[in-house]
Amino acid sequence: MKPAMRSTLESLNDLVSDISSETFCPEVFRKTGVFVVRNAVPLDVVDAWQSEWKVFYAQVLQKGRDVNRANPVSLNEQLPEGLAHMYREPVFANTLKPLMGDHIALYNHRFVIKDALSSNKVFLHQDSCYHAGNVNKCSVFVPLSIANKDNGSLTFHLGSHKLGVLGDAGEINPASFDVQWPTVTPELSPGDFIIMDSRLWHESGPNTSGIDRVMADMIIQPADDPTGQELISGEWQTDIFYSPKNLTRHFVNSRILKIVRYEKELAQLRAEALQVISQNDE
Ligand SMILES: O=C(O)CCC(=O)C(=O)O
Ligand SMILES: [Fe+2]
Repeated sequence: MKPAMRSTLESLNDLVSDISSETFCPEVFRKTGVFVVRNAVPLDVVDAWQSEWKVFYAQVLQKGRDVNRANPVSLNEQLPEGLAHMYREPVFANTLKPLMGDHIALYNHRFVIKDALSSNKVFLHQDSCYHAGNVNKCSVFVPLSIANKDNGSLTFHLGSHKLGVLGDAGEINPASFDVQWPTVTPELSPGDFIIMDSRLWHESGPNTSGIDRVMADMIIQPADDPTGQELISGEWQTDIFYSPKNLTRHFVNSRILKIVRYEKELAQLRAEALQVISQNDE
């Protein structure tokens, strides 16, 4: 192992206990790629979000939600007004300013939940390969429930963001690398939030306790990114924009378009084969 790599790892192991505090530390975050800000969201604000969630869950989701086939934890349903703009709460942009500067925008806001319909583990991955625009984005995870090992809290591989974007999208094999990152699975309470570099490797275990794990995932970025959806602090630093929704429309051909085409061709071949079999049976 090269000497420089050894010292990076040694300092990461020392930082495991520093990634969680009531005060965000950008120096620690730059090295680890993740930070847990404790007791940071005002209690009355969290209470209101939790009440909104309870009503939304009982009135809309309980009846049988439309589980996202590609990623079951990612909620498909339209959020109610009281949860649709959580990223506007000033604590998030104010906390991110030392990292991103004064001009900050939203890339995407969604919920990731582990209830009875999405209790399985989420494989080890990084998010950047699924994003458009610049790669200096961060997820801000805001739990509205407790999150711990028993209900599928997130595990982070500290420092792995330093490898950048790995060039493909999917489940990472950590054993294929010379370097093995320290991992942490922080326990969370409502009022805490996590800041995670979108390049950081993360995963989560199954929900075995049956206590729903409910979390917002707001992806936030500097306001010079042309994929910004809404300004949350300062001024826009770009006058060119494009929407990150439905990205395949910008491609004549692509990996995703090929998969879609191959799946259609496969379905067609299957149907033809079944027809031949049924004709032979006659
Ligand atoms: O909700 C989780 O446990 C992980 C979700 C996630 O990382 C993702 O959808 O990118
Ligand atoms: Fe992710």
